[in-house]
Amino acid sequence: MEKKVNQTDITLVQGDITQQRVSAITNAANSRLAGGGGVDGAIHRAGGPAIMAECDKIRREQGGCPTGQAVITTGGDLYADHVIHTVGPIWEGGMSGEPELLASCYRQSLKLAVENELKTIAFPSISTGVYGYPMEKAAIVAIETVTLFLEENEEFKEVRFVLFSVDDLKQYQRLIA
Ligand code: AR6
Repeated sequence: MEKKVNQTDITLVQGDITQQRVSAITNAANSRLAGGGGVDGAIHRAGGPAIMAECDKIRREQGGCPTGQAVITTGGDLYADHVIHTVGPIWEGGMSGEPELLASCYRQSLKLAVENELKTIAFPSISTGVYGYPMEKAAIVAIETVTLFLEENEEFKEVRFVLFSVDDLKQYQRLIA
């Protein structure tokens, strides 16, 4: 356990988000919910076609998912029951609303988890791969936004950040301390 906010443990682990045994994992998706590389590719590969089938349905019904918003699907073959797909901002230097949009990703994902009565949720470091958001800046937004949300919402048992590399884990550990 790295940090406790009210009743919720915020934990940090290094690893693969597809292997997490939690109620929901979060996907760093694109606004068309069309799949791609990085976390998105890994989740669809590990979770099987049921996830994309639900993404297709959401795309038909509401045209996808705007940046900063989130939608929920089944977890398919994953250990997690659900995948929450959120669309992070593309980094354009930081003056185009990126921090607010990134914070919104974490808030909207947590909100969806509350609405679905999910008690444990795992996040990758949204926007810090293909979308180019600097890791340290993104980690500050992630930790601050989750902490603020948990100060006002006591439903969660655990919020887990899953960092892909040891270096990313160390950055999060330093910032959360
Ligand atoms: N588990 C945990 N973290 C991972 C994994 C994994 N299996 N794989 C990569 N990461 P990215 P973005 C880390 O590029 O920047 C896709 O094509 C990675 O090291 O997955 O939000 C989508 O379709 C990085 O720190 O997401 C979108 O088009 C972080 O996850 C676009 O990429 C996020 O990297 C979204 O880009």
